[in-house]
Amino acid sequence: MFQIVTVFQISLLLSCSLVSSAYPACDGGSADAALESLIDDHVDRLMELRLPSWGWVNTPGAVLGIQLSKMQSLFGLDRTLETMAQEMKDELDSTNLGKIAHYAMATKASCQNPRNFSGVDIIDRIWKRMRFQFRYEKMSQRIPHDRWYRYGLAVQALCVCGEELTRYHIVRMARGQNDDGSWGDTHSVDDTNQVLLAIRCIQTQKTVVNRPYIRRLLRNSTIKAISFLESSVNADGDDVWIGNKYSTPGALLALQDISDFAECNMAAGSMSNGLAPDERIGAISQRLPAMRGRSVLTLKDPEWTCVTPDPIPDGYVPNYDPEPSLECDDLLPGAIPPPGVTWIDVRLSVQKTLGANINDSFDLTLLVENVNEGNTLLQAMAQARCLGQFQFETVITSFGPSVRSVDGLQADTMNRQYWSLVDAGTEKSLPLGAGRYQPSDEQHILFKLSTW
Ligand code: B12
Repeated sequence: MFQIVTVFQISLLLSCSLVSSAYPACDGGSADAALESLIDDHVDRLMELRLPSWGWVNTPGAVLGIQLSKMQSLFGLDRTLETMAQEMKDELDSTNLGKIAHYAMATKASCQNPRNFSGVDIIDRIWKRMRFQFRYEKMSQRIPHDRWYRYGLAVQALCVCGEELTRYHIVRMARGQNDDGSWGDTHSVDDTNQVLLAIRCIQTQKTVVNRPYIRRLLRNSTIKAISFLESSVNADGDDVWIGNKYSTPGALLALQDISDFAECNMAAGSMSNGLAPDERIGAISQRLPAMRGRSVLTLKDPEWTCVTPDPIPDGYVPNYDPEPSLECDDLLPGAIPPPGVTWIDVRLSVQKTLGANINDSFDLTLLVENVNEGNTLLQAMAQARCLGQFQFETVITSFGPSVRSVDGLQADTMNRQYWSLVDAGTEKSLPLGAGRYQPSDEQHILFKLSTW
């Protein structure tokens, strides 16, 4: 039923749509004036979100996004590359495979040598991590240690930097694919995008792809992945997404030039429909290359060259503070709501037992009363903290503050634990993080300790 409604809605949107523009991600053409100006807005926003160090919360992610979409706008590149080199050295041993892949691709995109970036051989580091991706916890595994999204990024990084992936990597990717064509235990569009792009890059490698068996394997995997992504197209109000708003950029790039799917321009149009004021660097950096219609596969082009960035604008000083201000003075309600403000009540519950069912008992439940309507979940949590009813900690990431500890219990990230944010009424996972999600009146939100 859901699918019938969705297909019907999309056909309606297609037939009602007055805009029939073509987008670079769909037709390989160039951006029109409106899209060009939106790309500029995205880059400008990234420049506002730059830290005093001249880096970003995820420096290589942002560098890669700008280099692929509007290279000349990356003013202050030298200072950013210095910061990026230092950050990389500081976190090389502790960060995940995907971030190291970001370093390699950002370096390559900036016409630096990933084999010797400030004395570090990033490619060698990726190869070393690749060795135990399918062998950990003392046994052979089907899902890579760093999971498919990051594994896909790593294969892309190696491939665009001219490294030869072997039969072993190809077979592992093909065997890891779910029957519906997706990758990942949640059949994720995001994971599928990254693995599909990785496969597409490998398909340009001569040596291994010359073998008919491998060619067939890759072709079959690609066909199944395309069909999964196409079946993930859905209508959301006036928008069309492949998965959701945040997986659509990756999907458009993964499908670029290999699939002639009808909703491409609709999805690209929805993606290019402005910039939400509270969007973080993660989303912005991922959207930029998709608006330009240029994936990381472009980096493989021997013609890839860099231009001198624009001069630093007069008076520009990067000064973004990523920590949201959560002062009790701003959050605690007075006796009556201020003019124009409506109060809502939000219930927060906590489940600390891994694998617990949503209907099982909660370790904590409380009602946060008189929350300003439109405030974020994080503000509601902070309001409860100001009243001494709730404790939590967050860490800053490229998608904003991520909830790391709740009611005194820290998620053990080394063992892939995280605090999942769930709507206890619908049992659905919240689509946005605590720093952006705005709860509604009487909504019941559950912090559920989970693994991924
Ligand atoms: C892997 C992943 C996770 C892992 C992260 C593991 C880790 N800490 O290392 C887990 C499973 C824990 C996770 C959790 C969540 N995720 Co998530 N995640 C991803 C995914 C698929 C890849 C991220 C990645 O590895 N990038 C590569 C590295 C190199 O880049 P990075 O910038 O360093 O990535 C960091 C951030 O992405 C961060 N992160 C991941 N997810 C989220 C979500 C939020 C809200 C925040 C603040 C940070 C964050 O973890 C990464 C490592 O530190 C992205 C997809 C995408 N398109 O980006 C979704 C994605 C970022 N996640 C999303 C969401 C919604 C969530 C949850 C809120 C879901 C939920 N309701 O519980 C929770 C966060 C809850 C919390 N405690 O705050 C959305 C964010 C949408 C948005 N604009 O806010 C995305 C874009 C998926 C999507 N298409 O909707 N996620």
